[in-house]
Amino acid sequence: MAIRSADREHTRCAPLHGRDELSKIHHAPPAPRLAAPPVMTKAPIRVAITGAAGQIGYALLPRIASGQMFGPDQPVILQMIEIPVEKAMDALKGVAMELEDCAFPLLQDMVLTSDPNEGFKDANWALLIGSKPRGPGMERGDLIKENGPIFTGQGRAINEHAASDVRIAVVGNPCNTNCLIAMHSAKDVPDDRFSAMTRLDQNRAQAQLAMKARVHSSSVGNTLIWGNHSATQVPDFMNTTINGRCAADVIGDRAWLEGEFFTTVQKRGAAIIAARGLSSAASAANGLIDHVRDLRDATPKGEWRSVCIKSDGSYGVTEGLISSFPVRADGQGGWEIVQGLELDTFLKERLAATNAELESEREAVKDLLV
Ligand code: NAX
Repeated sequence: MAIRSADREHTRCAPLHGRDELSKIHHAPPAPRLAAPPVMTKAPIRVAITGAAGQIGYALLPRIASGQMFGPDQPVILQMIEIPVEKAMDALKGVAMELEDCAFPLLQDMVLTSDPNEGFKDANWALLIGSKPRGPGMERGDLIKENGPIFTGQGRAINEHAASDVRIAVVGNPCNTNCLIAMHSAKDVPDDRFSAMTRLDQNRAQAQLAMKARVHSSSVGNTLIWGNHSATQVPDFMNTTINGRCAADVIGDRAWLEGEFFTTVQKRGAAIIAARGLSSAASAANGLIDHVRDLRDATPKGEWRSVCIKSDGSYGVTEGLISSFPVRADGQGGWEIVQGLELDTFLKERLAATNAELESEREAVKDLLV
């Protein structure tokens, strides 16, 4: 099923008839001086989004179309992928209608499809958000097995149809292992193009530290998440700074750091569900905007961002797993793991635990990692 948005009609001014209308125009007060619209000389980039009619998709798409992800002068074509179910495709049509109604200057075209081959065609970025939600009584292991095949198919479709410069960001949970599956299924796409999102967790940790220290969140620097995007994730407090000083020293409350801080960040998703009745969507979309910008733009000197990428064995993380690390981007499409950060015994133990969880997830899907 595929729907392409109709070519936009160029709206013409209605013809003027007679002197009356002309005189009205001539006597109208001078128009306020407006800033000239940006000149769009760049070729549009194609952004494929799975799960586009879902909660996160709804919060994300207008932000991409308005330039918040790729910049105010970068036209985009949105290739929105949903499941081949009437209700989902109808919802997607509704989302597309709303995007049309925003008349975004940067939005060049939309593709609505349930065919991943079409959806990923020539995509420069693939944002893999759609996945099956965890049902009642479902164990995490069941969820991993349910979702695995989705990412095998999407990885293959990306391999076959995406642009040669494609970059992939996985959000759909369990995002680290789904990313691992997609990476293994896309044999011709370099592994370093694949990433999964812990930027929302980073933002959550940053906010918690700022509130505890009674400073603005912008005073908290180099917030860092290690490991899996799950309840075993490790929010760092040794390498994060508050007004340039070690966060642990500024907070001065080790029990809070190892206890409440950890559990609040690790279980924030569940707390949002308990409060809102729905999982994080606006903050997840915001995290993904940050994630893509983190990887596209050069990271300022001395800083890093939390990104799940393939482990090269750094910090004792098992080679080949997709795990969250401190990452620096060069602004040319390349990125690297920051080396030499110190972790104390507590953080090392937590990192080992989250690594063990990632290993067990990999074990659960080993048949898909061909
Ligand atoms: P929704 O259930 O609102 O939307 C998911 C959408 O994906 C649905 O419209 C569904 O039809 C579609 N979908 C399912 N399988 C698909 C497939 N094979 N191809 C294309 N579309 C498909 O979920 P939403 O709240 O948007 O969350 C999406 C995913 O993000 C979930 O897996 C969720 O757990 C995960 N999250 C990840 C976060 C992270 O930080 N990495 C945080 C937020 C969120 O919890």
